[in-house]
Amino acid sequence: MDLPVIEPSPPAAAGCSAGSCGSTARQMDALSDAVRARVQDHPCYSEDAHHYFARMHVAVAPACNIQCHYCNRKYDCANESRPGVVSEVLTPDQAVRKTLAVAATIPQMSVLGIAGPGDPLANPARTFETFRQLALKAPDIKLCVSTNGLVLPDYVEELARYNIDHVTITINCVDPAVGARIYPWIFWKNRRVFGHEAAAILIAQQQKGLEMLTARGILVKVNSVLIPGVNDAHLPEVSKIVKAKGAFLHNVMPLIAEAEHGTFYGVMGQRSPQPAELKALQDACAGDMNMMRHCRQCRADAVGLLGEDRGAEFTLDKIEAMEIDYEAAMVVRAELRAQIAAELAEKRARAHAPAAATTPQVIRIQPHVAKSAPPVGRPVLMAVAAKNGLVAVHFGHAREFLVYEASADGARLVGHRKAESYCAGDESCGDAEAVLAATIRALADCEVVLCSRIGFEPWGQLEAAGIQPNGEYAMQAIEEAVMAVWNEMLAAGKLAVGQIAAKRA
Ligand code: CLF
Ligand code: SF4
Repeated sequence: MDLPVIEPSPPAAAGCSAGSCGSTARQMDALSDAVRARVQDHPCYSEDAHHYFARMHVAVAPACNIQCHYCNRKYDCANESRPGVVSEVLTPDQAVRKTLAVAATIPQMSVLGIAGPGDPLANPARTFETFRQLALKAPDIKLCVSTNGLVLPDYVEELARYNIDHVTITINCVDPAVGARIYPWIFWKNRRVFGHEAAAILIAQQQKGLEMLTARGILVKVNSVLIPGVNDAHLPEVSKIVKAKGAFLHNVMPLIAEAEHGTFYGVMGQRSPQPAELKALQDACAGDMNMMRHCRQCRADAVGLLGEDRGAEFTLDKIEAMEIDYEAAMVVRAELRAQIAAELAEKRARAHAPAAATTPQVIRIQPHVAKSAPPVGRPVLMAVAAKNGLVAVHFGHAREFLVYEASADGARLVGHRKAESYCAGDESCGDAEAVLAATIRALADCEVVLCSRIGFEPWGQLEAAGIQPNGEYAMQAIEEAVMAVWNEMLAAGKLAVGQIAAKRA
């Protein structure tokens, strides 16, 4: 098999003014070499890695031991997925074959997660049989699990036995009064427990499991679902507490509640948060914690890079027909991993290169200049149609946009927005008015959209909505392109501190 080509990054553009100096790079720099090695190819634990490495989930765990008001069991686990039925629940043997087939076909697939559609630890025989086989047959794949935490303390030893190094616990609250509004019941010691008592047990088990995992040196990510009016004011406290107990990363995700999903919240009209609310809460938590901002709320049977789903290529009938030579695949996978690791190391080195090594068109902004100096330039949100860390997607073909905040401190990823691709060909954008209008609404708080190309019609409509399209940085690294645009706006006098963008005023 030929090695997939990792597109070369463009020449260094902006040294520390580039986004590589944003929060991710700082977080990565702060890690010990040993911890960095454990996260650098995990697309969820490292923001950089998510541009290069893929994950997959196998849906071997249908049952659950609690009820969340945002979940309907006919749909994927909302802890780790967007609503939508799981196409196929797999047996462990089927899951192992599927994993080997995907890993041999997509060598960037570095992580296998079990994340539902129920709770993996409420299905221990199926979950651990899958992990047991994969630990033997595919030792180059990282194993990852996501749980509601109710029975986690019972399984910490077993997780460690299979070398499971990454565990996600969904913790929505640390106060049973809040929990009683999220969890109507749990199944505990052969009986159903309701309300406040149920929430108190769940919280105690989650906290105990977290402490046990971190004591064993297992990396723990905490997921929290932001439910406006229920736990929004409470989540900064959750963040503080889980950090104090050693959690590595906190991922605050927006509630997805639609009446058609048949969830309690959906039917009762509980609203989901707006992107700005989510960002504000993530920012409020960020003082205490490393925050994950690139989660895509994957399906429990997702396959591919975050934000893409290649599951349809690996249905049971298709993988039955595949010939898999995993020994050969491991050689290819190792070469690719080394290639990506070298590229990421080079990117980190560029981010710390002396200012003289940067290209001249970018105005250098040194973060945190002198203490007495006035702040330089207001922050700007920019949407990017991206692939593999580059501004590489035609506006009309984008199915999602990454949203970056550019400021004197650099570029940092703050979220993403889903979109529908409305353009069938390279030259024919602008036909699908409704799709374009929905995309413009989704990007309403952004001032710039960067893409590789864009048609005349959407260009005009974006401009009319106060969003400046920009196709000047095609195939350039995202953060460097974002900072170059920010510096251009600064030089043009558009970013005076205190000046609010006209569209938001
Ligand atoms: Fe899957 Fe979760 Fe492991 Fe990642 S997903 S079990 S940690 S391999 Fe990642 Fe998907 Fe967000 Fe989960 S983007 S929903 S955080
Ligand atoms: Fe649904 Fe997951 Fe909650 Fe279980 S833990 S009820 S599967 S969201």
